[in-house]
Amino acid sequence: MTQTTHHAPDPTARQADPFPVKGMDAVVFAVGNAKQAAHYYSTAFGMKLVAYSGPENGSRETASYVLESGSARFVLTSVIKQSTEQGAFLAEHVAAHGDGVVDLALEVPDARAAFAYAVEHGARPLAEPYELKDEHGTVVLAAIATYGETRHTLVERTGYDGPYLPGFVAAEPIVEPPSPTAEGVGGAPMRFFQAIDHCVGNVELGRMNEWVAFYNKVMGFTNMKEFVGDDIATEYSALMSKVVADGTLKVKFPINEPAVAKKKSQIDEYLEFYGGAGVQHIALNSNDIVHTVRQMRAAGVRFLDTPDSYYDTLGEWAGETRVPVDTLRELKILVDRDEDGYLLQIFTKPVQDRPTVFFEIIERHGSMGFGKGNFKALFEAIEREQERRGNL
Ligand code: TYF
Ligand code: FE
Repeated sequence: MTQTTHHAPDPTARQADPFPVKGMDAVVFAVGNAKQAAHYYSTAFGMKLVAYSGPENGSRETASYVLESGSARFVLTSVIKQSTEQGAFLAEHVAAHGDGVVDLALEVPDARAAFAYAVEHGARPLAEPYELKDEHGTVVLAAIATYGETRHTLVERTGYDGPYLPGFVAAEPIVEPPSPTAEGVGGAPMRFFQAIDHCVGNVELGRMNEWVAFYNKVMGFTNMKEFVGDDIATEYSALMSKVVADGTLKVKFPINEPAVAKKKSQIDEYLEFYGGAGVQHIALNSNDIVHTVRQMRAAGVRFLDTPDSYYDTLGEWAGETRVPVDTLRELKILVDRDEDGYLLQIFTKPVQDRPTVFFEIIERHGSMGFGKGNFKALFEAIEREQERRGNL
């Protein structure tokens, strides 16, 4: 990924970063059936099961499966038999929101310092710093609240060499990715994605700026230049959006709110079915989006459709890309270009029965944007889906 000057923060500001982050630690999902969800993310998303915690190793209340793909880590948790407040919270989360994201965990160099800074700057504390220890070392954790019932756990894992956290055991893969067509280094199956690019939150009408200010104050995150304002909102998107990021751009959080437009906002649909604010989509970096989308489609993942007319005019503005237009058309991959380069992206349909959480696959070539040029095509595709669901 190329970092370019006009998005890059002032290097002097970076030295004084009041809230340094190393990157995303994990996206933690609370789900109804973590065993089956782990199978889905293994087979359909090509992730590798690396760690497990459940009754077999002393966790009688919850079962958690940890899956990885490159530096991206998902944790899938289900309640088995509720006995503590934590179990009650997770059970209620699933009852209220369906399968969804409970935690966008951040890896930090110093969890105590990060927690103290965040709380001093207005964050609501959810867990005071605490230590987990086992033979692999010590991990320090703390947690603060963000939008809806979502939290940010702050994870300091320097020196710890276990499979995820103390309390977890290394797990044999449930299943390797289905017959990969390309091989990675050393003949290992090539993963479908290598990192988490950004994590998007949907918040209530009129609250986007409040949450942007929250990340500015609490984490010292700064605004990226890409935003969707009134103009685009009323024209076709029915949402407003701003992006905050840490000083190194490793963690990027776009925040959406519904906008009053001609049609019912997709953000309103989300808020209604999720039961409030929450994580809308997770974008995953692929270094070969064609391979990724072919594999995921073959495994049964469904993506938003893009009309042929999009590809008929693509050559006029997109210029040369790594992937021929015919392949983009076949797989319904979108292209966006800005002054820094281009990106290729595609969006899955919601991955549960509720029209809530979905994923994006993104292959960046210089561009640090989010696909603004595709908003029209994308939002029209989302509206076609909303209409099929009877929610437009
Ligand atoms: O993260 C983003 O901003 C882009 C664009 O419902 C986007 O992926 C924004 C809203 C949305 C889908 C995609
Ligand atoms: Fe996105």
